[in-house]
Amino acid sequence: MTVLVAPKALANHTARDFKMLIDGRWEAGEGQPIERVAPSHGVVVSRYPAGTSADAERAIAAARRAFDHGPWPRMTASERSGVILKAAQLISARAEELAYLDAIEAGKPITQVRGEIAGAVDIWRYAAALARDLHGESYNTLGDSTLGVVLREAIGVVSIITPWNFPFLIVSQKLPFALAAGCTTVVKPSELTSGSTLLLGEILEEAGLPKGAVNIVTGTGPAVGAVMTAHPEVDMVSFTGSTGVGKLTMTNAAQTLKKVSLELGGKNPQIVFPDADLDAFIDAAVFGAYFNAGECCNAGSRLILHKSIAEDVVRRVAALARDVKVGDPLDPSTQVGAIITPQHLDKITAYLDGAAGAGARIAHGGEPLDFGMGQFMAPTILDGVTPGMAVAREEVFGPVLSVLTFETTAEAIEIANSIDYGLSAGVWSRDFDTCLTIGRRVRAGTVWMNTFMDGASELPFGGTKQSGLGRELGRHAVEDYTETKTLNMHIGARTS
Ligand code: TXE
Repeated sequence: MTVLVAPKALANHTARDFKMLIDGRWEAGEGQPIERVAPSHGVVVSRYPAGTSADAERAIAAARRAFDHGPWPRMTASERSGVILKAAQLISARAEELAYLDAIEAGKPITQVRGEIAGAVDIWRYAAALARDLHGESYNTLGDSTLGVVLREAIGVVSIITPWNFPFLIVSQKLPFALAAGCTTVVKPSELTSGSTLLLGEILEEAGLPKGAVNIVTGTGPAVGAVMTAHPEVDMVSFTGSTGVGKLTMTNAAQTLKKVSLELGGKNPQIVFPDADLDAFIDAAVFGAYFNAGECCNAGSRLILHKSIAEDVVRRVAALARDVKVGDPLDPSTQVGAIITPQHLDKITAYLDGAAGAGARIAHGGEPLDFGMGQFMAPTILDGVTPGMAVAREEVFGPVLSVLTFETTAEAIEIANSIDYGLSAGVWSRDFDTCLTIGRRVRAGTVWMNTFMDGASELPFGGTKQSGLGRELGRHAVEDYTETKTLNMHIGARTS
């Protein structure tokens, strides 16, 4: 049983036609546009230009000119900060329009997206503040005749490639920091969810960003993204998406030794000890697994439960999962929306078939939900999962929670660390020592203790192992988009 919120037909809906932004011009592109079918309603809601490799090259050339000769890198930090802050205000003013686009194009619950847009506003504000605090170092301690100055210079042209699961939030984790550093950029949103990023282009123009400093090219990965990761005039690539394309990005970037920042997949464990506050944990388990329909790199998709509490916890998680409201992303009460594409739904159900074949038991859900439009999946719990199963090791990227068990702390850590990913983890215990032991020994970029998936603009985010390279957010985020330069100066008369 699941609480169903049937999607209401989109009354008087007309698909929105978008243009892409290259060198300050809005272009419709050549050829047939990419049509986005709403995953919740099954109708075309947006059309984006199908950018080509030539479009990507023109955008890179524009960003290069804007970096080498344009005003953006030459402005004072105060001026750049002002533009970024103005953008934050305009994002806030257009929050509802942005939220609608992400909800309808990605199938995400509108209430959730409103929270994401508010979070993005905070990030833009934070980046505006950091812009004014970017500075290097000086050394007057190298002897009387030497002064050393270490500069932090903008790295140059940055390619930003984003996925479909958090369209506006993820571009906001990258772009304001690149701009704060004085970089110029080419942005490629996912071909499934480009609307809110294109709207951001309008916002940035209105905020006073000079032409060419941000170019937005829509289109597919092979057509547009491949050029953006390989082109010699690009200095850095910031990518969020699948681990496979992340590896390809690094290979392409290696040809001209570009810096790369990669935010990739996750298969995040939540380790639960018998002394934990189980009421709080059950809430967090359901939220962590089903937030964004599990289409979330941070999803808490692996529960690693102490054997003594496993049966009780599974029963209680299943009971709460029954109350989760699944369906129309535009209904404010909906908690779990649609699955991004029909092909992705097939991938999720194939994982469930594989798990059942390997001996796992469906404790709740397990089936797609049929509303007569779009594609949806019931929140699912798989019990009896063992560490070797695909569903325990690979990113399902759907509302599927796998339950494993442990007896000793060492065993819990071993299971948690036994896979290729290392993005985030959670530990639940009232014992400080247990939490810190897990916190220190689990390989992950973030470890939550007695909470899950909380974030803040101040806290760095990113993965270890095959979950990625580099960190986003936090006070070093602007520095990531800089290069260090040393000025070594001789002072005074030379003594031979
Ligand atoms: O991602 P892709 P997909 C994981 C998740 C999901 C799987 C596949 O497990 O099921 O990846 O999703 C662009 N050169 N994550 O296929 O293809 C693409 O156009 C350059 C986790 O949608 O990696 C899009 O803009 N770019 C993840 C972006 O890469 C290329 C979020 C991501 O798409 C490219 C999304 C190429 N050759 C999926 N090919 C997370 N970390 O949250 C594609 N792209």
